[in-house]
Amino acid sequence: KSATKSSYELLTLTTWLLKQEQAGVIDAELTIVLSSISMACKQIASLVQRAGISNLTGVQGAVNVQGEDQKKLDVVSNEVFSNCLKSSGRTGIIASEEEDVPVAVEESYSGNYIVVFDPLDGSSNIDAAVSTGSIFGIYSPNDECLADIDIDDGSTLDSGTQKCVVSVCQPGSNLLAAGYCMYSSSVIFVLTVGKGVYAFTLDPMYGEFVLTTEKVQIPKAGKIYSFNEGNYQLWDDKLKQYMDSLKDPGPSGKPYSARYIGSLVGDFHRTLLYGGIYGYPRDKKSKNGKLRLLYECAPMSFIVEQAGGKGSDGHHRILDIQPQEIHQRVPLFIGSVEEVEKLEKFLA
Ligand code: P6P
Repeated sequence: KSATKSSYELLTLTTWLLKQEQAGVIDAELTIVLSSISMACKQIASLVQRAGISNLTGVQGAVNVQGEDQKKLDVVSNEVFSNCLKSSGRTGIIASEEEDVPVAVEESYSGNYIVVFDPLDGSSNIDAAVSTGSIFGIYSPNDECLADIDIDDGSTLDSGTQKCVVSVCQPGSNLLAAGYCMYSSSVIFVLTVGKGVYAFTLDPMYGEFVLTTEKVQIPKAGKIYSFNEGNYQLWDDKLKQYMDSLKDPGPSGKPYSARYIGSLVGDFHRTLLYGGIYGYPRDKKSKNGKLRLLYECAPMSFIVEQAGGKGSDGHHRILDIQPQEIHQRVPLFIGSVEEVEKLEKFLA
């Protein structure tokens, strides 16, 4: 549980990572990759907090591979993340929401980790100073599968890029680490390396992430649902029945509460701490939903499972889904086990 401690007892993220390394939970290379990610998040936190001042709000004028207007901060955050990872010297391939294809990192000379990330998710909220976040996942190099891929399969990608795509497209069950940094009323870095979920709060006094919650556990149930109900008329009938059931006051006389800020990291973090369910279903206009498997749904599902929760596409465990392409979208239902299972029963 979190508790106020005097400053000399506070455990910084840097010290926590070194303790995990000493305990053999992670190796020295992964420690350096995670440290470089936390550095990127601190820089993005500063950029986000000063967006209006340093003229970084508004649209960059470019459009990313998702067909979305790239906000200036999307582009800058992507560069910050990429540069921190490249300078770590332990990253072999990066795959970003803001890049069309994965990028092999020349400067890598050991570790060779694969890092997938969304550098600034929810950036459409930036101009209104609503919380946003960075999401990341780390995989081992996937070299063994490279030998037998059919390079000249008529793909438009050169062989090097194709190899990167195959290396990166791993199921979430292969994740070694996953986390996010939420830029909100406080800056909170949430991380799992496969042994529980830890939350760190940025202390602006000296620019360090300080451990504030150990072994985060999501409540088994929670009467908060987080869906964009504007899409209700576009949903399948079974999903509509599920949604209607949440509004039935029932014997308790109390229906569920709706909470939706339109920023995955903010909506997820609240769900992780308070319980409930976040959902971005498929609908008539988005056949596979909106969220991306590789760098949004899989990392969040790894985190929620490590906290005792569940991440599903409505029928299957998110972490079992083998990505077919980098920017693949899947429906996402994530949160308290009882809430996700209740939804899955309606969709069965
Ligand atoms: P909608 C932000 O663009 C995002 O990718 C997630 O952060 C967020 O949960 C979702 O899209 C919001 O989408 O369609 O409800 O505006």
